[in-house]
Amino acid sequence: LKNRTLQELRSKIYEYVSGESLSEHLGVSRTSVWKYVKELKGEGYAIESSSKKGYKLVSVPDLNAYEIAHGLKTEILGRKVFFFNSIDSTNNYAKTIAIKGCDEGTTVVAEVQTSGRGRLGREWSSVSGKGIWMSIVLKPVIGPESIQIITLAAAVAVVKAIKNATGIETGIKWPNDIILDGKKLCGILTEMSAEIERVNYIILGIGINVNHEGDDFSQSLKHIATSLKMHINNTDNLVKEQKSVDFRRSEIIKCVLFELEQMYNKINSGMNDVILDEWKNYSVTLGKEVKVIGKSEYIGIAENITQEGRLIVRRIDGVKEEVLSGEISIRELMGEGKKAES
Ligand code: BTX
Repeated sequence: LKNRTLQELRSKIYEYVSGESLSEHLGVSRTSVWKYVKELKGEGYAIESSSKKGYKLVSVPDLNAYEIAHGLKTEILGRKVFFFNSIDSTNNYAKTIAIKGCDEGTTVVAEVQTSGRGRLGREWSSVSGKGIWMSIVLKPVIGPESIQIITLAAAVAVVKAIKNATGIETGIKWPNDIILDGKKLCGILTEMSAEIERVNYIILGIGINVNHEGDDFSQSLKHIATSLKMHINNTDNLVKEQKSVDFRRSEIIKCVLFELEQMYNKINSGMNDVILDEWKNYSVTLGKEVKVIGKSEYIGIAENITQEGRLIVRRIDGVKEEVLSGEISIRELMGEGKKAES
């Protein structure tokens, strides 16, 4: 009923809706309506009340489960959302519910992660109220060897979503970083449970820096990380007196879920070629001189990616190598000699 109260107010945003009509529509007393309005105010909805005119919704919070659901255009992804003010890691929670057999597409979102994770046990900084920290449970009909294609598809989806939601153009650094102004804007962590021939479930974790200002990053991240807001604030085109406003994270999430669902449908229909072509389109890695960081380190040109998403690097001595996963630094992008953790 609280959600229905919100629905009624949202359908007439900036207009007064009388307490009487609300109580009629919802079939509850006016005192109950008042109680729901009070709860909604506590959740960040700005609602003005007048004893004569009723209630007027004037602004909505930028992130909660209702705002993600409102106007979501997907069929599977994000149809069920678990929203937390604080959690250790959305990937951990998604894993717990995946084991219990949650629906495909179930999505976990948090305001802050206290132990946000990157790959290989690295930390993912997930400060409160600034970013998108989300995990989606997927159950694709693919074998475990195809998991890399999910990461590549997710990167394409995020790039498209950011462009559609904000107009900002980003690029993909192989395999899983979204880059803006030469810095890391988003990271993707794909974890799976699989048997030899079959994937049971995949947890797709996506972290996007949205409304961070420089000081929201630690000293060590400042030179390698950026946010959508920092990009806008740095853009020369921004009229000087114009104060940049925060992006609405729920809108970006809806776009990510929508674009991801398009890619997911392609994966399930075996359209890997299309995904790889799209990935190449947004790649900032291909054609560049890269340094492969790992057991054996070498420099070469990133020439292409394989069907499975491995990076093909032609070394200076002409030998071609396939890089399965791990680190590369792009010399031109990240600056000569500067090690860029991917
Ligand atoms: P990664 O291993 O490629 O990147 C981790 C590295 O990125 C860190 O070692 C650090 O150098 C840098 N880094 C840490 N935090 C940030 C940040 N906020 N912005 C830019 N760079 C950063 C990338 O791993 C995968 C990250 C996935 C995060 C999502 S958030 C939702 C889900 N839950 C969870 O615990 N992880 C995923």
